[in-house]
Amino acid sequence: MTDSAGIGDAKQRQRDRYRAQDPASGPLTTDQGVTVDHTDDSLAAGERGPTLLEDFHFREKLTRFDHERIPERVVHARGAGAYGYFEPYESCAEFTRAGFLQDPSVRTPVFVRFSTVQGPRGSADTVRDVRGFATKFYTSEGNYDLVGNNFPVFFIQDGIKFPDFVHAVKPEPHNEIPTGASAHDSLWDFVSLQPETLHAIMWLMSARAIPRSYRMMQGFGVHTFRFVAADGRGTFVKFHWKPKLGAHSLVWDEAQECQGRDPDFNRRDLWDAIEAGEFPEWELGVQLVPEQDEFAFDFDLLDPTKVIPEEQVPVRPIGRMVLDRNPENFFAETEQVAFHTANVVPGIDFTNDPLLQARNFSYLDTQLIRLGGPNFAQLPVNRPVAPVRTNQRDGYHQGGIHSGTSYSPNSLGGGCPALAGADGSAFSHYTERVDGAKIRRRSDSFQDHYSQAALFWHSMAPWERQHIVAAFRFELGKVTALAVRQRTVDELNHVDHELAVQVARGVGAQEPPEAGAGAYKPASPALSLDSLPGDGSIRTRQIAVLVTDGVDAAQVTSVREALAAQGAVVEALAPTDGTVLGADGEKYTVDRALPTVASVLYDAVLLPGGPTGTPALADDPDAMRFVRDAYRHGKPVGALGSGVGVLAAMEPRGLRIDSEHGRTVSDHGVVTDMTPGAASEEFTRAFTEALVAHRHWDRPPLRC
Ligand code: HDD
Repeated sequence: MTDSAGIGDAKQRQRDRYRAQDPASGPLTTDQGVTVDHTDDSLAAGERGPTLLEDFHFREKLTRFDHERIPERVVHARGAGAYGYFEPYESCAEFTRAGFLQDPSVRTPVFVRFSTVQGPRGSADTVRDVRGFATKFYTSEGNYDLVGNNFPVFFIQDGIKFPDFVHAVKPEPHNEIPTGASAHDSLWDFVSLQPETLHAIMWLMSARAIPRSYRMMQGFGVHTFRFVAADGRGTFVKFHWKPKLGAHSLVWDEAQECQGRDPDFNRRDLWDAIEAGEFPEWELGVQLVPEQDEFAFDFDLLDPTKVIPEEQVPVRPIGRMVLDRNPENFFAETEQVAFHTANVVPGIDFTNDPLLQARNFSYLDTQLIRLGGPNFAQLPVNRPVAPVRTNQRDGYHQGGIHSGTSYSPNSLGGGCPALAGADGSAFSHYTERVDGAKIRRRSDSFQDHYSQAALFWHSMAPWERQHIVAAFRFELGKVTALAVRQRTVDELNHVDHELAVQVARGVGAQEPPEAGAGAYKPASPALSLDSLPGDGSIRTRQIAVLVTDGVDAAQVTSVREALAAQGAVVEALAPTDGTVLGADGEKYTVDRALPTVASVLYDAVLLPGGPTGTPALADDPDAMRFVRDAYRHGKPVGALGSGVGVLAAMEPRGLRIDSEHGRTVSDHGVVTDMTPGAASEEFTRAFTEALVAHRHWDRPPLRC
């Protein structure tokens, strides 16, 4: 195995060469290397006089500051990234000659950037939106970029519609409202007039659009790409990333509160996990379709608004990716990384998907403006680890000193760089026969916009359907043009009548009298989040233990140790920071004060007991809100000893909770045990099971 000291670190070694001067290595200097001994006062004519133009340090400092910003990405402006590696499980030579997919002992360095789409760089993380999932593989044959999303389908079929779609979803032009949100007139106007958006819109209204964590979401290449084997044989391929921790989401109320409590919720989660050595991991899978089966489906493989149901073509796992290093400088790395769908390596090629074809133009084009010229591939994060020898020259920000000729063929430069030989190492485009008349018309095979939107709907678990209906009601409820609400409801009626009726009721639109065109009922269970529970562990789950003076510290310690041993992150929260006095008279350290956090920042809450302890929390509004929110959001709630009384006081109607010592009761993810003292194994096991399940829907409501 080539470990992180081997090729896996080729990128790290390269980064080391581009590291800026260590600030500890000497005194402050100007950009020209002249040392500076005073940077707090500008050079002036007299103590109270005007600043002098000759103060080159002042002018340089201000000028450089004035020029610090570059244009943010026109979409996907907000993001977070990390380095890591990819390793294949076995050789994929049967389908592709791509070097990085041949040898399980070779690790390929990667950089991954996750993002939201609509909001600007400073927008909140937990908005309802698609998440970008872009991976740059620094392979020995050059950079390969898999620029995907956490949805397997896109909103439009042809890239020429991209500016229209983006203009519609972005904030409205007159007042730049709303930020990081799709709940506004222009998006839904576009959707209601453009039925090809419907399938992706179903995903957008689903829990997939508010992931709990970047570490807990799937990724998809979306398009059908092409693998090319050494003998030139092509195989259609769709790429899937499956998270080891399973796919989990927030609920909408929680996501909205998170936007205020911690706008960096997903970004911080990724950063903290990597810093803690809990390296996020995904499995790369492929759906493979032989060339001869191109027309074997009831949709067009080239249509990016369609999935190939996994039940029809199973996902074959081919490798895993681990992210194990945070960037050192956000701007230099995460902001300047430049992905491009056309960055492919031998063995991976395009198809004629018209969305992909457009992307192959757009990404390079956008880098030229965003990164200020053509030399952005020289930036450390973008530099391939494969050798680069081109005849490209000059341009803004040229960082290389090239020697010799820059044209081909040449004799004066000894014919260098020579063209790759006939050893088959060079990229060669897949030989596909193409002929046809020039036309501007969508293929008939792209015209079915409802079947797969219906497939998605029929594949959802009951709780997912409830969330989808609620999301449509929220979004359309914010639309001021009633005709747009109605048109959208009428479109949804082609997906599913019941869905349309439920949405109509919520937004004051007319209920469609009868079902529309879509009569497509099959389901694909793999589309439900319930199909991705994860590895059964509770690693990195954030658990809040609410403590106060008089708490049974032995109880807290026992349960804390048991959960932490399984990789959970347990924090003790109290009305004030510092320490609380345990029932045994010992001081117990508090991790955070309750007013500085909120239930939405945790995955579960635990109420320990104590002779005079936890019941006192019943008088603390922050603590009570904490428990109520966790309960309402379906999170595991544990209560021990007298902590059970605090929970019982909220009167969860019809929920079974323990009312006598000596046994653990678990119901809808609420785990209670009245026994004082150290938590029993039975309690810990039941609470762990509740955590593994992540969320618990259909809970009876709290009376107060
Ligand atoms: Fe795109 C950025 C993913 C369609 C044009 N796109 C961008 C990023 C991701 C995607 C993840 C952020 C990359 C990063 O982190 O820097 N885009 C997709 C997916 C699509 C898609 C999965 C459909 C399958 N995109 C798409 C189309 C076009 C673009 C059809 C234009 C024709 N996308 C861009 C862009 C961006 C971009 C304007 C903005 C910033 C950038 O490229 O570097 O060129």
